[in-house]
Amino acid sequence: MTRMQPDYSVYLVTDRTLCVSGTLEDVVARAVQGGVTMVQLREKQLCTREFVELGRALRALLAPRGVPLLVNDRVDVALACGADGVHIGQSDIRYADARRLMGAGAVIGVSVESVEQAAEAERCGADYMGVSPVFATPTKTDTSAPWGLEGLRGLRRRFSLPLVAIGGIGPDNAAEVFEAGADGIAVVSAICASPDPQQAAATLRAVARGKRRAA
Ligand code: TZP
Ligand code: MG
Repeated sequence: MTRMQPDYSVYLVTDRTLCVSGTLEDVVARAVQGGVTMVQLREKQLCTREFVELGRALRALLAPRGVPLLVNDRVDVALACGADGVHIGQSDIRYADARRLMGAGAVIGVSVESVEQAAEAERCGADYMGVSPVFATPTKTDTSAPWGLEGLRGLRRRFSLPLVAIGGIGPDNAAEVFEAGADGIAVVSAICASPDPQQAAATLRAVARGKRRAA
């Protein structure tokens, strides 16, 4: 099976608790209209049943629009809702186990907080690295030290795997993140907490179109 090659450029990571303009489904629908290229369902406080149900609802919204859906942390939820893949961190299921369970066609991203973890993500065959966090962010405070733009540049020099930067990214700094070598920006609050998720997504997509490094 050939794996899809996602467009990582504007990657929405969800947080229902930050949505101010409507339900999460509303926010995701508007963000897709604005141009997000990928969505990750990341809901730490939902019970498993609700997590799967929300995943199914988002899958029904995104699949006809050709926007991939990944699930954070949980392979079982991803399989149950028919998601395109999973995003895993360093204390989640191991990449090899996720791959075995999800199959060859799934997209699997791995968060990396050090150069050693980045090397391991590339070696084991992950589809992309989540560069986490690139900047400090109030949305997630239990992170390791931010990579900063210099750290991101260093990863770009050493690795060819797609780099998705996350943490503290918004319209004011997205361009410099792309210039430092990111293939995509993953954002939570810049879209979820915006009163106008469509406009917020469109602004980030315009930056991505202008700045993304040549493939
Ligand atoms: N992982 C590293 S930082 C982060 C996650 C999930 C949160 C990013 O949120 P925001 O609001 O885009 O800074
Ligand atoms: Mg995780």
